[in-house]
Amino acid sequence: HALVRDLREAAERGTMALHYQPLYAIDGHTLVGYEALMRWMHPTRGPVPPSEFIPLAEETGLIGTLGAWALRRACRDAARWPGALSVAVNLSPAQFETGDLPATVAAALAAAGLPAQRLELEITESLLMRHPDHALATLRQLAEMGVRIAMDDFGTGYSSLAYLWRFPFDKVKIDRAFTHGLGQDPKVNLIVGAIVTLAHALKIRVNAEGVETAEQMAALQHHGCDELQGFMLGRPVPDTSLAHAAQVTD
Ligand code: G
Ligand code: G
Ligand code: MN
Ligand code: NA
Repeated sequence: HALVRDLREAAERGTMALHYQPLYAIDGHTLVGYEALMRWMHPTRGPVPPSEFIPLAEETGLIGTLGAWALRRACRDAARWPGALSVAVNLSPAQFETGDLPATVAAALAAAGLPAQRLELEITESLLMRHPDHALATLRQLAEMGVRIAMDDFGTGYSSLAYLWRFPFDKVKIDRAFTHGLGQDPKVNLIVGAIVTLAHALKIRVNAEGVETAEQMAALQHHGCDELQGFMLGRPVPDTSLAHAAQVTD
């Protein structure tokens, strides 16, 4: 339909945008990187949320073009940031099914001149559920290149523990449902504490998403998380507004 046609045009012309949400060290002050989040400003409908256009892009196969564009753009933007700030890019399971993902990633890094260690790829448990063997083989190739791998929305999917066993993730991102439950229900604090203990025993770093209050931040510091992300610390912004924030910490 019409939205698919418009999405194809946006994907081919590269008229999407990436916004960047800051990632902070556990002190809440030290900027360590940004997560890239795709934004589509439709010419007549206005902003279309990723929850609408990402599934559409996956169904129509346009995610290959869009995902490759996001990787190129994010690497190019990050190469201009001062210091060694990292950039995290979200991947859809469909990007593992079509094309050569390691080659796409390598090309994006090379074109930008960005060291692989500064790129982090965020995947979800649904990827590992759908194609465990192929996904793990591809992730190992990416890890060998030096790219970091993070498990997004951790704790909301299935069989998280088996995946932690089978693949050396660099980071898990605790889903914001847990962050929001801190201080609401003592069970949530116990679960978050247990996730941190388990992850650290496996040499995996822990990001907590969706930090909105000082109480949540204090609880996450108490539990020994490594990294914080959320509206309290910073909302996603266009790259053009980063220059100042990035220079302050450099
Ligand atoms: O930024 P926002 O909360 O609207 O993002 C909603 C969802 O869209 C998140 O789950 C995020 O992972 C996903 N998303 C945002 N940008 C991208 C992208 O570039 N690629 C993929 N595959 N998903 C994205
Ligand atoms: O699935 P993923 O973690 O990639 O989703 C990122 C999404 O989370 C983005 O759409 C972003 O706008 C949203 N987000 C980031 N910080 C917060 C927050 O503090 N609260 C809420 N409710 N959403 C957030
Ligand atoms: Mn994410
Ligand atoms: Na998430």
